[in-house]
Amino acid sequence: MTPEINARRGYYTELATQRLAPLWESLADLVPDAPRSRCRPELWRYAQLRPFIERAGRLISAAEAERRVLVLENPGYPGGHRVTNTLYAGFQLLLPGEAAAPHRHSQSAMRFVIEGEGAYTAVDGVRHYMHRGDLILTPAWCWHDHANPSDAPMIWLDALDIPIVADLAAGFRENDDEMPRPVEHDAPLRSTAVECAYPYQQARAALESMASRGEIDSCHGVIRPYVNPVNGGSVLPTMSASLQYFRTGIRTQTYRSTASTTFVVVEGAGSTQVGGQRFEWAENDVFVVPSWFPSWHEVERDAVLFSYSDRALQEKLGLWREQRGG
Ligand code: 1HN
Repeated sequence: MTPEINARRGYYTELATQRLAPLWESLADLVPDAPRSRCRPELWRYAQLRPFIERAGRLISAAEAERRVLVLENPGYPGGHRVTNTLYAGFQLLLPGEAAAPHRHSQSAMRFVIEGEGAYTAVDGVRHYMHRGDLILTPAWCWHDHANPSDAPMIWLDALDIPIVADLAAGFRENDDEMPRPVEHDAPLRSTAVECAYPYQQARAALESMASRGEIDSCHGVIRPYVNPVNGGSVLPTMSASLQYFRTGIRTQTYRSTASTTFVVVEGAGSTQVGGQRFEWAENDVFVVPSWFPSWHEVERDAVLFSYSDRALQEKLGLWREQRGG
């Protein structure tokens, strides 16, 4: 070791005692040439995961758990409850006759329905009955509770902006112990219902009519973002969501964007190449494409993918970028 290097080492050690750090040792990491995060590409196979959801149903009640959820943990953030660098995903189970008590919080949520029919989530007292493939929003600070009056287990994917709100240290929560529970109505009675629920049948039909008109994107197949009907913007301030359809045999062009994206397979089968990995997926599987990782899809059987990301937030901050092809 040269005397200069040695002198620097001692200096760095002393700096640390003053709670100071030399920028020049970490500038390239702090301000990289292109996006970098700990978020890893990952795939969760539903067939493999389903028995663990079922076991949770035997081990703990919805009342005891408050929310009986298995959280998808990106391997880049062990113990971090992050499916990507910025967002959260978890499979929630509500058994017949169970209910999850009302609460509200600063985090925004979306529910994407996986299994079952006839349970509901109530948003500010308005019930939204769930069917496979439906998307239901719980905007920040709206009261929400779930109940399953049906005779089958109900499973949905919760998508929340928990890591963003945690990193901003801006989160609050209230339970409704002191609050009168909001009066409950069926969804059609309130106009807000329109903004909170996106039935699968409608979203699917819209994709089909786009497909019949030949509106096919070389990177995304037939794709339709879910939008807020009031302003045409993203469904929630922090999160964007889309539904896309691919015909059998399609191989998409390579694509990347700064929005780390979580995909849920609604129909069909195929594979996605992410960086150097290839994920083979089937119905209800979940996979992650991290920020700036090139990816492309190859579709084996007519496929529908739901996806959500932090694109909405990045666009507000002027940070969102994409690259097609390459
Ligand atoms: C939450 O409110 C729900 O309401 C599910 O179903 C998962 C994870 C963290 C924080 C709040 C729900 C959640 C959550």
